[in-house]
Amino acid sequence: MGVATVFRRLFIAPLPHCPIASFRLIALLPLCLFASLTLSCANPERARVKATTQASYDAKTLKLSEITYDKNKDGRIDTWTKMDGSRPVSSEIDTDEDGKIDRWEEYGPDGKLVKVMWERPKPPTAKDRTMTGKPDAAAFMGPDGAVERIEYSEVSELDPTKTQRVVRREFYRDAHLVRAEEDTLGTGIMDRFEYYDANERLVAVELDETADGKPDRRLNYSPEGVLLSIETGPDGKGGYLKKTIPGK
Ligand SMILES: [Ca+2]
Ligand SMILES: [Ca+2]
Repeated sequence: MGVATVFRRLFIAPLPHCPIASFRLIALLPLCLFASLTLSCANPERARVKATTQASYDAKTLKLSEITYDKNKDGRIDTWTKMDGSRPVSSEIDTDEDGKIDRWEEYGPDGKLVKVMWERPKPPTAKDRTMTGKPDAAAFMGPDGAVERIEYSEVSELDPTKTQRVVRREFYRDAHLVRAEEDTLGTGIMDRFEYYDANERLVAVELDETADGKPDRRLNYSPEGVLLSIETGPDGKGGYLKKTIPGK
């Protein structure tokens, strides 16, 4: 169940008809509370949703400003969604429930997911595997909701300002990786450009060896990964003047 559905069910959908509605208010409240507790006991799923869905309201506008959610349904709140009334704006999510937010989501004006950011787990070889609580990867969705682009960020050891920058950018079409660019040297300039076929097999790599952001060499591969040819001497129009075939 999505956040919007939970919201609708809890705050917009009419409450179930209370059979004791004709009682005076003073009698009504404890009886409804009793009925609610009985329902909760009888329906653990309803009780879980109720316990983990907490709403906050803006003190001035009285509009819904935040709602919590138990995304993995284990009975503990793991998602905090900023709301503008009934419209979700952004979410912070603790996917592994270790007390640190590790996924961030942003929604467009129509409430659709437009951006997801997350913190990548540190590789086993990393000196420090502590999670920082800051995102270092971001996926951007196109109008159809599918991922269009993913960006990975790092702090380069060469950078004295220790600024986190995008080091790899992947481009997707119809949810398939079509090309990527990468800053392999940590200079802040993309120096490796990868091209993929319809089955996401790497078929060409262009390398910028003069650190001007423009490729100088192109390696062409078969879908099986065999080097077919090397092109050099960029012609300034995206092509190359010289082609070498290995072994010939
Ligand atoms: Ca949970
Ligand atoms: Ca976490």
